[in-house]
Amino acid sequence: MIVTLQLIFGYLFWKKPAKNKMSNTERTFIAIKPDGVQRGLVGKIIQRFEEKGFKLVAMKMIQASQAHLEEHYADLSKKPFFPGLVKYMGSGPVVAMVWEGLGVVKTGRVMLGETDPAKSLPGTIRGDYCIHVGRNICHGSDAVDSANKEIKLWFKDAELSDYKSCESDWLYE
Ligand code: DAT
Ligand code: MG
Repeated sequence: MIVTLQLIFGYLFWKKPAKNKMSNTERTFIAIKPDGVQRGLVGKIIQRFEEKGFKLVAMKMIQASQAHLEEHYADLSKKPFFPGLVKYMGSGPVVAMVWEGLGVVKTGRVMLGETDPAKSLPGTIRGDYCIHVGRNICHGSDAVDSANKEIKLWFKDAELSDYKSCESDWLYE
């Protein structure tokens, strides 16, 4: 009897766990690739994320090792372009960043455009500033899970700044 009551109450008051709940503190990993740095596009790319309202949480310039890049692109290790991709990404410094905000992973990808710049609409970063898929100037995490993994790979916890942006009350309801 008690078990039956427990089951009925449990069913009535059970709240579905909030899956994919959006959070203002979602984070993504964005990197300006060596071609973006060489072509003087660092300021323009940062400006787009700043003007959108996202919060800069971490940033550094770093020339990544082959091992580091192989780990970063591990999912693509079987692709024919993988060796060239790792070589290009390690050919010069990149500007590695963490940006924070509501839906920043998905919106960040929209702001970047398609992987192939030829398929990227004008108004997107890749649509406006590059031509070839093998030189597409910026990286952005493709999901919240991969973002968290990439942030851990590129940054130590102490490198992530914890502060309240003075804009936040005007960006969010
Ligand atoms: P994205 O960077 O849009 O997440 P991805 O993860 O599939 O795209 O690939 C990682 C990078 O590899 C991409 O930014 C550019 C390079 N790449 C992808 N497809 C390629 C191809 N067909 N030829 C050359 N480089 C490619
Ligand atoms: Mg990717």
